[in-house]
Amino acid sequence: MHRVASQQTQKIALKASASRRKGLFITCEGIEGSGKSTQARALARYLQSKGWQVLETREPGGTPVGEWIREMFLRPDRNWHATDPFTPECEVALMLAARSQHVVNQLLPALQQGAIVICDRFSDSTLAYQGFGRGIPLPVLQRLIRWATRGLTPDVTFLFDLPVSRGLQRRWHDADRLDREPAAFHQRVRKGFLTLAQQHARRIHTINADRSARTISQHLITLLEPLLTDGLRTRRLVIKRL
Ligand code: ATM
Repeated sequence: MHRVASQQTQKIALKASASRRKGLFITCEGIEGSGKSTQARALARYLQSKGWQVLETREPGGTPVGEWIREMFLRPDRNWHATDPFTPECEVALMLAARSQHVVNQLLPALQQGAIVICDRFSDSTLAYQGFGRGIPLPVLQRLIRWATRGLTPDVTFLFDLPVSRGLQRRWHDADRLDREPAAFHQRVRKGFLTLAQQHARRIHTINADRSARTISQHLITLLEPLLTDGLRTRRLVIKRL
């Protein structure tokens, strides 16, 4: 069930492993056209303006090797997409190769320094796209993800949710390879994200993305402010839902 903002205050307890780690790892997830990249950027700027050390990054990408994989993965005009299309397993291998570089060379060092990392997509995208979308069994993916990320999981995930038809309408750039998949694929991906949000209700917060960018930014700031003033000091996160 799609969880929308409500008048509740919810406490999020960090896992023991995360609470021993410095920094805060926030990920933004959602289907194409959900506005998550705009929101990730706005959030990073806001937090920087408040004096926090922030690393804003994305997946696939975030490192030279990762950006090279991204280019290969998404460009629809590469000749081989017609003659030698990616298998679902190849998609997973590419995503995890990029993620391993990202985690080891960028994310873990930044978190070790106590930075707030804001990452536009992470492992939930692999579960949603390659798992729910392409049909690779989730236990297989979960095991591979744990291996490739050295067990790094986000502290907080914002899932920007809206109907697929609205997302595809709002897409502003040229369609990449996955954007060109049929609507049914994107429906499976959306459903996958919502299922993950249900399964990880303490970590994944579903945000109604069918609102103005300004309203959503304001909402995120209101959610995060108590978390930052209190949560980072005590290592217990408190998110107030408005
Ligand atoms: P952005 O458009 O959000 O930058 O994401 C790039 C694409 O990569 C996105 N495609 N669409 N539509 C989702 C896809 N992707 C995966 O399929 N698996 C992954 O693990 C990740 C991180 C991204």
